[in-house]
Amino acid sequence: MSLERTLIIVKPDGVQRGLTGEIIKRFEQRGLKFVGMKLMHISTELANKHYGIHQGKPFFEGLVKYITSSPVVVAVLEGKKAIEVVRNTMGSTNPVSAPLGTIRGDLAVEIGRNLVHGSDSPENAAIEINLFFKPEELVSYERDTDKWIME
Ligand code: DAT
Ligand code: MG
Repeated sequence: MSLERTLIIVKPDGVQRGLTGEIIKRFEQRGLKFVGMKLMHISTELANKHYGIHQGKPFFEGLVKYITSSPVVVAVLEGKKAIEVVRNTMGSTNPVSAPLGTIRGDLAVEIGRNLVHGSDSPENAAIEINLFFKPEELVSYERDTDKWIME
C-alpha cells in the first residue's frame, strides 16, 4: 500500500492557546511522519486560494479573517491512508459533535474556532501541499520505528 501525504494547519487559535504541541503530538503518536513543518502568517491572498471552495458562503469572510488573524503552524504528514487518519484524528468540522478522543472533540467548542485543518482528499492534499510548501522544504527520510507502525 502506497504512502499518502497530507497538509495540516494548527490554526491561529491553536497557536494562541498554546496547543501546538498537543495537536502535533496527537498526529505524531498516531504514527504519522512529519516531512515538513513551519510557522507562518497566512496572507489574505493565500487564504483566499486555500479556502477558495468556500467563496460565496456566509461564513467565508469570517473564515479568512480568522485564518489570517495570527500565525499558524503548517505541516505535511506522511503515512498509509494519511488523509483519512488525519481527518479521523481531527474529528468532525463542528466540535460540538466531534467525538471525545479527537482533537476538536477534546479541545474545541465552536465551528469557527476548530483549531486544526486537514486535507480532505488526495487531490486537495496535493494542491494544498503545493500552495504552502516548496518541494525543497519537504524532507524524505527513514524512521527506524516505521516497521513497528506499519506492516
Ligand atoms: P473542515 O475544516 O472540517 O475540512 P470545511 O472544509 O467544510 O471543514 O470548512 C472549512 C472551515 O470553514 C471549517 O473548518 C470551519 C469553517 N466552516 C465550515 N462550515 C461552516 C459553517 N457552516 N459555519 C461556520 N463556519 C464553517
Ligand atoms: Mg476542509
